[in-house]
Amino acid sequence: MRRILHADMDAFYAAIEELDHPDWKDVPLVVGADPRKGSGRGVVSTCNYAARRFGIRSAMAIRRAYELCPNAIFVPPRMERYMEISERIMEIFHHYSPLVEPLSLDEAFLDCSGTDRLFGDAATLGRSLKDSVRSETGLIVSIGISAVKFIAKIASDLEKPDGLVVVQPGQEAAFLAPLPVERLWGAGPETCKKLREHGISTIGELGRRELKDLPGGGQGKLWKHLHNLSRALDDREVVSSRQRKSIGEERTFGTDISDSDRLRQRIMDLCSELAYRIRKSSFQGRTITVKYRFTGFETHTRSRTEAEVIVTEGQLRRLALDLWEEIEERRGDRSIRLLGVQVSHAIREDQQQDLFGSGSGFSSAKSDGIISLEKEKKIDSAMDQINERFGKKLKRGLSHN
Ligand code: TTP
Ligand code: MG
Repeated sequence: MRRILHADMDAFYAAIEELDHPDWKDVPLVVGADPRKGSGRGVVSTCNYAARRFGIRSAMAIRRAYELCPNAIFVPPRMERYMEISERIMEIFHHYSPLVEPLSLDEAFLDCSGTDRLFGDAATLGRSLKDSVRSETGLIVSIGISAVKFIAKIASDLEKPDGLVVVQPGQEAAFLAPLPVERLWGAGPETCKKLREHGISTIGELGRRELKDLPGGGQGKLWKHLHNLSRALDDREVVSSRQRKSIGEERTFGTDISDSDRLRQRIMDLCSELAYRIRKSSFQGRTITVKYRFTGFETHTRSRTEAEVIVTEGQLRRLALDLWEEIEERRGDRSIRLLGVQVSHAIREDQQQDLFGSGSGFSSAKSDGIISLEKEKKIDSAMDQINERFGKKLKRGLSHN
């Protein structure tokens, strides 16, 4: 019997700021751009739970956050500090399992199968890990445990903050049934909208339908996948981050481009080339990253991780263009010197907003066009890639807007 644990830190960046500034505890605290400085066009990275009571959320425009709570404390991100804590947390996770799959700085799956004698039942294991994280870092982690990977992920989020939710073997379908379809890992807003238009609002309702009664007659991999998930069918395993690699294409333009249509076309071209290479290499990754460099050298990336591997040209285009639209919203009329599209294993950088540094990371692209992000260090390659780029960015001064 598998025992998979998903751990996700509560209000991660904000919790670290509170830890380092005890006066800020329990006061609404927003990590992100300063709403009173610069263009004011930045976004919220995260906020503490006191700020969430005002309706502030990650990825919200910083201006909006300021409107909702002008008295909140607004602090810029200190990535170096967050990475340092992330490393410590990942080390603690490794005390509980050799098989740790980080999804981002503050989140990982642990395969804790066969550790019952060592750590006790699931609830005891969960409490023990929570206690270790708290005593060693002063921070709080929420945990979900299940025999089914994606259910562990749903469970860790369910009783945040300070959550611990164990789904006992055999109880998976009952656990899922009352939850809204939005909870399904891999079901985006568009998909959920379609489900709701079909009268399906809970995971249980989805599971009770026949596949053919889903939107579009249930055709296509996505519906099959979500339908399986709704019935708690998911045999994905925890994949150690050490096995990670990435594949990507990037182009520097002879003349910088500012026209939206032309930039979109460039993204599609990159996707075609990348899809070809992915087919050739049978590469399987679930995270897509779009990289862009403004005239000058200011470089950013934006990513998203899917529940399914990203392999087809259609998937690549759809996802890359989605990310691109988000980037466009903040680009203004600035012109672009370089674009890149990359697929990698499960690094959930989708939640990192423009944190990456000038000329770092992707600029280490190999001559064959493969964007090499892996650089094994202490904990795992994925975290190190992020560290590398964040670190370099920080040395150049982080402007989070
Ligand atoms: P999350 O785990 O999604 O959020 P959180 O830890 O702040 O809050 P909680 O888990 O309790 O809901 O993301 C982890 C960190 O990633 C977060 O602290 C800041 C960063 N992040 C961004 O920079 N931008 C984003 O849009 C999101 C969602 C997160
Ligand atoms: Mg978190």
